[in-house]
Amino acid sequence: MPTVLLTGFEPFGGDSANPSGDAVRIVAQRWNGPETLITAVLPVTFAGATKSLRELIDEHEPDVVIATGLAGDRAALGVERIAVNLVDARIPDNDGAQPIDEPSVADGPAARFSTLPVKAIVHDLSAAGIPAALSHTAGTFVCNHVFYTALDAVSTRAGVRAGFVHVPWDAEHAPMNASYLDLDDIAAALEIAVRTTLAASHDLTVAGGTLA
Ligand code: PCA
Repeated sequence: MPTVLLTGFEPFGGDSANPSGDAVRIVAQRWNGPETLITAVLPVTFAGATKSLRELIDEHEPDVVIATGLAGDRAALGVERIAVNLVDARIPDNDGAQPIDEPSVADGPAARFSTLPVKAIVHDLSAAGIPAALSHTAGTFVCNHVFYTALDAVSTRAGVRAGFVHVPWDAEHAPMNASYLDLDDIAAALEIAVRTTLAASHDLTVAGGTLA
């Protein structure tokens, strides 16, 4: 039976909550198998998040790794396609570290692509009535760093798929004027991302590009 590693993040940047970590905890409670689901809430630190992620992958040898984080400026789930090998922190992380213009992984390729069925996930989320879109940038902060690191870590493990999903704010914690979804719907969306990945060996061939 496959093993799935699903991660979210702790709050950062002075926020009191992070819906990615909260939703991952809900998915863990609801999960009824038969696959094994390992969940973790990662610190929002460049050093700690990737250390923890690599340790989790080494320990559990998952077949699928889905990392998630908050993108507070988005109204929809963002299924990320591309991790860039670039760290450029706009704000300090939770350790106070603010690396600028450094690679995520020294000597790694400039970018790595998600190996999740990203279009199938967007399709299935939309079919469930959850706003979702492909995204072509995961930014240059801790989320992109974890996304790139996940792909780097599984690149030597045959058949292991990995990717990243950004979530919007949840209704309870959204700042004024921010878009949001109910936390339950965010959790349902993450479970769909896991289920779709487990069910789909290939992605859909449908247009998903953007002009900008
Ligand atoms: N979002 C941040 C880091 C942690 C999180 O939940 C990001 O998008 O980089």
